[in-house]
Amino acid sequence: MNNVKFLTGGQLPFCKGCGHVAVAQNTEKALQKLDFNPLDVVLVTDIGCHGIVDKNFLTHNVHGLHGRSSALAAGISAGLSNPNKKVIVFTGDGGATIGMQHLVGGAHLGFDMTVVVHNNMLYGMTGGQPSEFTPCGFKTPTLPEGSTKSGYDICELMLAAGAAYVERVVGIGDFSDSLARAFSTKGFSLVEVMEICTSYGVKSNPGMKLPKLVEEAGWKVKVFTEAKQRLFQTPQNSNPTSLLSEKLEVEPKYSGAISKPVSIMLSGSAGEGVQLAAEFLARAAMLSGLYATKKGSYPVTVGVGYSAAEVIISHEPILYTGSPVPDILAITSADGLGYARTAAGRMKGGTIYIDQSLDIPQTGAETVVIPFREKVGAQNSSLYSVFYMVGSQHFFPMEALRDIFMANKISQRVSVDIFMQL
Ligand SMILES: Cc1ncc(C[n+]2csc(CCOP(=O)(O)OP(=O)(O)O)c2C)c(N)n1
Ligand code: SF4
Repeated sequence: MNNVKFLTGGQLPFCKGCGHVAVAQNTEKALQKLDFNPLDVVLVTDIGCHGIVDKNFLTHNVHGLHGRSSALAAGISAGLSNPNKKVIVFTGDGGATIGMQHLVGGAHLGFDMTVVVHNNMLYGMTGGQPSEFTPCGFKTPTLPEGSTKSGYDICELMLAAGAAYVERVVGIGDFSDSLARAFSTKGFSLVEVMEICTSYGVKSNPGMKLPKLVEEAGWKVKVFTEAKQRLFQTPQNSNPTSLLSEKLEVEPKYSGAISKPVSIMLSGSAGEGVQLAAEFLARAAMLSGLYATKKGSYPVTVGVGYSAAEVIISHEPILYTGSPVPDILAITSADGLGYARTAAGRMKGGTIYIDQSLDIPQTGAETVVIPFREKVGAQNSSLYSVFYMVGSQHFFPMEALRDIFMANKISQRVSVDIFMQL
C-alpha cells in the first residue's frame, strides 16, 4: 500500500451525508492498496452529482455524456491497450439506466475496465426523479406515493452478460477491499455501491435505513462472480492508415496571388450547393499552388435551413479550419443571412457579397449587392458567388476555378458560361 494522494484534499462537492463521499474516499484507498499512481488511472465520469467529483481527482479525467461514460471508457481501454493503466468509470443509477446497453456490451465483450455504480436509487442532480433502479416502495420528490415496481438488479444483469467480477456493497464505512478486488480484475468488472441521497432520498423516506432497504428490495450484498474472462482485443490492422495520409495533394497549374491567408465564408441554404461551391473554391486554390482547408456547418436536419462553409487559403500550411471573423463573406439566401449575421457583425473590414433580395447586415465590411439568385437560380447561387468573388478579389486565376468546375459532372448539366460573366 502506498500513501500517494489521488484526491486533491479539501471538501468534496456533495451535500452533507451524501453517499458519493464514501465512494471517492474508498476509491482512493483501494488504488493506494494496489500501489497505483494517479497517472496510472483514467477516471471516466458520467453526468450527475457523482460526476462532478472528477475535479477533485488527480488522475487523468474524462467527463462523459449522461449514460455514455462506459462506452467512452471502453474506447479508451481498447485504444490504450496498456495493462499497467487502470480505466475506472463512475456512473450513477441514472446514467446506468440511460446507458444500460453500454454496460451490457462492455461486460459481454470483456473490456478491461471497472464500473462503479453509485446507486442512490434516484436521479440526484436533477431533483430526485426515480430511475430504473428505484426499489418498490421507495419514494422520491417526483414519486411521493412510492415506486410500484422493483428496480433493476444490475449485478445479476452483469453476471448474465459475462462480467469478470461483480460485487454489490452497502456504501457505508470501509469497502475499499471490494473496490480493490474489482480494480485488480482483468476484463470487465463492476461494483454497485448502495447509497443514500441525503437531499432527496432521506427527505422522501424519513427513518429509512440503507442496509434494511437493500435487504427488503431483495438485492444480495455479495460477490456475484470472480470468473476468469477473456479480454477484449482490438482487431489487428496490418496496414494502419493515418488521417493525414488521406491528404489531397494537387499538382499546381496556376499561381495564387494573395499576400496573407484569406478566410472566406459562404452562407446560404441547404440544397443550394454551398458545400460544393466551397469545395470548388478550395480545390481551385490548391490548383493555384495554395494550401486550403474547408469546414462545413449545417443543422442536423441537413435537408433544411442554413448551410455554411468556411474556406481558408494560404501560401503556408494551415493547421486549423474555420475562423470567427471572415475576410470575405458571401451570403446567398435568407437562411444564410440568419446564420452569418454574427460573423458579419464581427467584420471590421473585408467584403461581403450579398444577394439583392436580402437586408444588409450590420457590419464594418464593404458590402456588394449582387443578384446571385436572379441571375443563375437559387440552386447555383452559391457557386456563382464563388466565381464572382474570385473574379473580383483575384486570389488566383479564374481558369483554376473553371478547370475544377469542368472536371466535375455538374458541368454536364450547367454551362460554366453563366458563372464566368461577372
Ligand atoms: C442525455 C441526458 N439526459 C438527461 C440529462 C439530465 N440529467 C442531468 S444529471 C441527471 C440525473 C443524474 O442522476 P444519476 O445518474 O443517478 O447521478 P446522481 O446525480 O444521482 O449522482 C439527469 C437526468 C442529461 N444531462 N443528459
Ligand atoms: S443531491 Fe443527492 S446525490 Fe446530489 S450531492 Fe446532494 S445528496 Fe448527493
